Amino acid sequence: MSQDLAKRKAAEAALKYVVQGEMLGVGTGSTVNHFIDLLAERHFDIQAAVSSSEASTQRLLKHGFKVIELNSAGPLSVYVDGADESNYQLQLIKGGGAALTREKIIAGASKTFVCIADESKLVKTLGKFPLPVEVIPMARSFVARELVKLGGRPVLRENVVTDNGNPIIDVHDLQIAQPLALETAINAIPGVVTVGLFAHRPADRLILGSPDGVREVM
Ligand code: ABF
Repeated sequence: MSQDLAKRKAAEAALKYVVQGEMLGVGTGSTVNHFIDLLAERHFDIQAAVSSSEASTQRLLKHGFKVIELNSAGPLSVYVDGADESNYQLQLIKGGGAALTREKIIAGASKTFVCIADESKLVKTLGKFPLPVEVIPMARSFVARELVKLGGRPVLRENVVTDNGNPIIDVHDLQIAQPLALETAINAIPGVVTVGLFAHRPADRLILGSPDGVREVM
């Protein structure tokens, strides 16, 4: 219960970044679900949402928000999304919710990426959470072999196909001391669609919730 309360507190603190009357980028996951619900409860007037997953789209529509494609929205001021891990440089591991590709695209298209999470997501070194990598189906085994060469232990995520129709490989046993270099190396493997390492485009704000309150890491 306390982790869920912490997530809700982080989501609530992110509301101050919402620009009323503007389009808003909305991520995926249980913390973002709290954010979506609070947008509705507090009657925020956003012009439309650009959603990073079918799951978030359905939740937004259920609350009566307009959801549009990024192609129709153009550059966004604010994107609010969760994460699986963050280091102190606000470099993130994302993709536990299988939405990493659209999340990374919308984060890249947004001026300010506000990451919301419970306190447990903050770590000194990324990698305890297995690193998600979305791949083209025919390249799955080749990419897995390349990930082993980079020091990881790749495991195919069972019974999961992303909104883009691709499988995900989760890479275990990494201690990511150089997130920028690893993101570049994995991006270079033919067949990789997206690696869930947000180092080249880290969060701009990190709001961490705990049962006692929230703190912001910039
Ligand atoms: C999403 O937020 C994913 O990238 C990440 O896996 C998830 C974190 O989930 P939760 O908020 O449920 O902890 O953006």
